[in-house]
Amino acid sequence: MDKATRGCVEKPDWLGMDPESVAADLKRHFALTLGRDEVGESHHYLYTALALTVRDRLVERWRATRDRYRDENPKRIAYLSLEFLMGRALSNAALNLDMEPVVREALQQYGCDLEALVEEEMDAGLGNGGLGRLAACFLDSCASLDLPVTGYGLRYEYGMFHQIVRNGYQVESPDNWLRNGNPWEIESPENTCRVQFFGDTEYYQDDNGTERARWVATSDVLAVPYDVPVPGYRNGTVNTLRLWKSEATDEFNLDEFNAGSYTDAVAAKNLAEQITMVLYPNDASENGKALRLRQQYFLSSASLQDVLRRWVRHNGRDFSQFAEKNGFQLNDTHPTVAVPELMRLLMDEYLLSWGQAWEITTQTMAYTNHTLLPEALECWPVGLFRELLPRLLDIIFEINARFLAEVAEHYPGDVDRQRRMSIIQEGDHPQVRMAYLAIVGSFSVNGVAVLHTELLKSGLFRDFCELWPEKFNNKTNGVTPRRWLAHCNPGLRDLLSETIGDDWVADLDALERLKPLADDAAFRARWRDVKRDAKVRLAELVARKCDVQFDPDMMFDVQVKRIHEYKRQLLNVLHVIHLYDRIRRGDTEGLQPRCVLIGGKAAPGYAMAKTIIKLIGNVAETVNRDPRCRPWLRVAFLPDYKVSFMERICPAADLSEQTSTAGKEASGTGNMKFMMNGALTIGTLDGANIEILEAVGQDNFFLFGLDASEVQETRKHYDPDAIISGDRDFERVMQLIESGHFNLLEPGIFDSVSASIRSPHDAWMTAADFRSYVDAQRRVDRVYRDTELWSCKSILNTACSGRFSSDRTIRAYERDIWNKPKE
Ligand code: 26Q
Repeated sequence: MDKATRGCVEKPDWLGMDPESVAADLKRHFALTLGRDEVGESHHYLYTALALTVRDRLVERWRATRDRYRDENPKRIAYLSLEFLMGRALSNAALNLDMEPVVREALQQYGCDLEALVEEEMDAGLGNGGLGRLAACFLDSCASLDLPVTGYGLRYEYGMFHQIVRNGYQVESPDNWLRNGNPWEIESPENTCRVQFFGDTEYYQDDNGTERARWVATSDVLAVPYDVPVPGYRNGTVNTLRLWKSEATDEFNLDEFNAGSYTDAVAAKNLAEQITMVLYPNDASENGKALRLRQQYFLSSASLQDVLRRWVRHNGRDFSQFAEKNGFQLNDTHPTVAVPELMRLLMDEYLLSWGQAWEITTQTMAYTNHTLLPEALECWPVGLFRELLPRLLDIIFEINARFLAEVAEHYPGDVDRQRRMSIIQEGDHPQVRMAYLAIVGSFSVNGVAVLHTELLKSGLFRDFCELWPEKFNNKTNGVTPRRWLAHCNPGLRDLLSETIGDDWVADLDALERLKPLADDAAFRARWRDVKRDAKVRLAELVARKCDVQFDPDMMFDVQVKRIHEYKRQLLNVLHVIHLYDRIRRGDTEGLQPRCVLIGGKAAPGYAMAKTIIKLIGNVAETVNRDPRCRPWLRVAFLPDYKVSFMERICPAADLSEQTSTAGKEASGTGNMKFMMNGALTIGTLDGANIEILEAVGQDNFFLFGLDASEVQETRKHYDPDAIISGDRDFERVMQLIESGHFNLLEPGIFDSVSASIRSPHDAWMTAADFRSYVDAQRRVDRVYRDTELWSCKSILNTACSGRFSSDRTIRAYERDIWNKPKE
């Protein structure tokens, strides 16, 4: 069916998309919905009125989409994720509904431009980094591909903390993002669910004499859904992101207040409302925190209840077709408790047998892994489970017993294998291994880049891959070209559309048509103009936020991502110090003037990451105040890196820093945003870098460092001191750090940094790649000096970025996982 006959484009009785109708609605919302007379100092009310004007048009298409899905009855997918890093909604909705020109015109009556209004919106920062932003890109692609996928997440009262830099150190401040209201959510109290905690399992015989279990004497919490519209790109589809808010039940008010224990009642209310209060700001697991497990179960249970309730409303208690019509995608192990929860709901609430429930569970659950770091694999103490979720622990034990019997049957006598593969890690402090539970309970397990999937299969999940090779598959990540090119880089968007047509927005492979234009000198000149304008805009942000003047005629060398040792921001700093040393020595032969920008948040408890931020700041200060450096080098740390900043940063980058220790970064997605916007990558053979290199070719990528197997090999005899003393440049860099040159009034603060670089046990092996990295940066300078050559490579990077569209990724999920043919 084409779009028009599906009836999802425009209906005659829908709100007008012409400038007059939009202007009239804007005026009405401003004056009547919000009751305002003048725009005044703050643009807040005008922003809200515009958001409501756009939202009305979303809601029409939303209801139409719901009706259509109901009639067509397709297989539905629930994407379960503790994080959705959505960023701002207004300009994205305006782009996807094709309202941008109309909105601009409507705003003229207020003498206010769209760019200023857009800045009024707070980022929805309901995620830490890559995993959360991936979920947001996936929702955009699903809506744009017209797939019935619903995102399920938590409506955190406080999102990712704001990062303030005080005396060079990160200080966290709470992100009260809902303070001024959120026009993009619609509360849906009629769909409230009840989630149980604590209590006991009780066994009984039902009327047929069947043994059954029920979970009794629980303390319940209400899950109230807030729905956020997710518009597809110009196809009339609007999908849903359903975010749960925790609330106390009314029983607390009645029972406990009447019993006279007023303070206990209030305390219990607090406990319930704590669940969705704050996002955990760690991007590697923080083990054992009871509140985090409560969040995970709260999301999993409410979302499954929601799906099952809908099923029963339309199909009654017949679950024979359920697995054909439903799927659950688990975004990492965070919602893995959905596996035993689905078993519980089907058996205890809907009275299915174990066998029926297990069949349904293992035909609907699919698990995506996002990490190779063994320390980031989630484990929960059995004791905590027993207290908080006793009925689920029973079910997990039963799953494990049946699973281990299967292992024993496959590998008779191999008790060590049973111990290795057990979902329960035995010992003094027995733990539930969530990744193993996810693998056992799912029909699909995927990694997020080719290398990552291969390393999972041969490393962490080797035993499981041997048992069930058919479960394992790769789905290389992608990013949405709507937000990460069409919206964030209007200059490039217009140049592209003018030269190759505008179908690339929904079909990114069309960027291939750019390839011949790399040889067109006039096109290269226009390409440079676009990049320069973006650099001016970024320089303005850097001046405002960092008080550092970036010169748009210098190279923009950018590294933005979470601060983590494995990502090796340190390598970047070592290179900056090396450049500083060269400039001071007068060794500027071949040097290209650069502006180095680094940004990212450290987990609040991660001391080394925080020290690295301090080091970046101190080095920046030393460099920026040295007049000899001014023509050659400027350095800034950008505080509070977030989605809306990346929208300014990626269009302006010349060089994208992707420096992780090979084998540690599962995929990376920032690398893809930079490539799409014409940056060249300096990177290791890690994650999706490998696929970027393959797409664009060796000549258009600055490769350095050991590969994953060399990293393993080198570990055995790793001797950083020998590497340093054998490299004059490296020695001088370490000498500058260790002499206190960057911390004259703060003695000793960087000792831990130099010690980690010098440690033979340095897991990230920073020293091993120093020389190779510095040499690659010299190649960068050589190419950058040849302006035409650089432009050519920049164009080719954009031209070859088509396969990193999340549309490609989602089509593959759809084909291989969600619509996997049954054998
Ligand atoms: C777990 C338990 C308790 C508290 C926090 C967590 C937690 C939260 C977030 C653990 C991990 C995360 C986030 C991980 C993440 O962002 N991983 C990144 O995922 C991207 C998308 O696949 C990849 O591109 C990156 O390589 C990967 O690091």
